[in-house]
Amino acid sequence: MLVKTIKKKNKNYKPIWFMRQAGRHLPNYQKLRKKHNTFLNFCLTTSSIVEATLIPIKEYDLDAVILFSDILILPWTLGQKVSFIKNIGPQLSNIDYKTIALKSDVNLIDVLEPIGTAIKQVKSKIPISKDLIGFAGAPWTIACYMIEGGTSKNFEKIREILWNDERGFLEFYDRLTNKVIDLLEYQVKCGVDVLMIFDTWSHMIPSVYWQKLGIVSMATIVEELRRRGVLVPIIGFPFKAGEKLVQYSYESKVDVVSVDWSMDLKWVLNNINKHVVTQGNLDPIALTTENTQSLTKAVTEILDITKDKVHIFNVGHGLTPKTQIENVKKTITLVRTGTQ
Ligand code: 1CP
Repeated sequence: MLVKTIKKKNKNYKPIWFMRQAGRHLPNYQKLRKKHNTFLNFCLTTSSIVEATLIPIKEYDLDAVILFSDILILPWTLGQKVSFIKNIGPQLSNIDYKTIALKSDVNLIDVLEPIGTAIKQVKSKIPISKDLIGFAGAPWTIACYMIEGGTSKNFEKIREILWNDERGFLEFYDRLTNKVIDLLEYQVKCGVDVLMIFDTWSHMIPSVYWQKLGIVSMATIVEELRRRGVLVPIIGFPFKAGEKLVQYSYESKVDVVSVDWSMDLKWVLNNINKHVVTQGNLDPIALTTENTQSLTKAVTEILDITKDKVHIFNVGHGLTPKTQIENVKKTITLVRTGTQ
């Protein structure tokens, strides 16, 4: 019911799913994770991708599943070494941004075959009432990891390159943007029903570059996908973009704007493009609480604020490992009973 609600602009039904719903808070995920010595191997094994993607709908009454994968698969397809280290996070080998992804001979389709097969299998296993979400990182967020070599407090390396060699950086950025388009197109060709583009580090874009790197690149992705005949709804998530979310809602060309937990949802709805659907923005930490009254209050408030809007219920960033299964179930029941 996710795609149907977006396309029909249905205000009376609130679809629900959770960012990072397949992840670390579920015991079955942990069991499956243990079967693979590396996270990358997990992300490239068809049977495990299918199983992990389906875990949340075995546990919860959700409207959609998100493909089990990671935004850092893309740098890996471009030849960068990527590993995920427990309690540290992703680590990527050094690259020369001037040359990486220059070669158009990286045939994404060959490398991504295990993922494409998984998409087809998931589609054959889920009921038609549920949708499969494919995704990629936005060029800025992927570039942050590729250049920094991992996560970072302020992503100073990439900003240094931007200020020192704007031209070289922008050439790299364009090549990366094209790869994001190819990846998303491939996922749609294999059968995903919706696309989501995560710009987790959008708040690290220096403000004078926001238009170019945060907005124009998104509009390019959406326009080129449309030109290639991709018709599925596209969700954009510029995490912690603050007031810049308004411009994003008008100019990025996405169909749905995902709102993070730091934003005042009322303010967002009053200020953004009225033609754009919203998603979000429960604080994922509210789902770790023992205080179910505070959780009920927060969920009810979102339902109240979005009563007359086309809105997808979700968290304002990914679920964390401390998420309580009972809290997720309670939230789903509240959303279902509040809207049926
Ligand atoms: O060992 C493990 O189990 C690894 C933990 C993990 C998982 C479960 C990583 C490493 N990635 C994922 C899966 C993942 N990543 C999904 C699948 C859907 C699901 O779990 O339901 C998705 C959508 C992502 C997307 C992703 N990866 C983003 C964008 C969304 C967000 O949360 O901001 C980002 C920034 C990443 C990078 C990444 N991959 C993994 C980690 C721990 C991180 C974040 C590191 C950091 O803090 O910078």
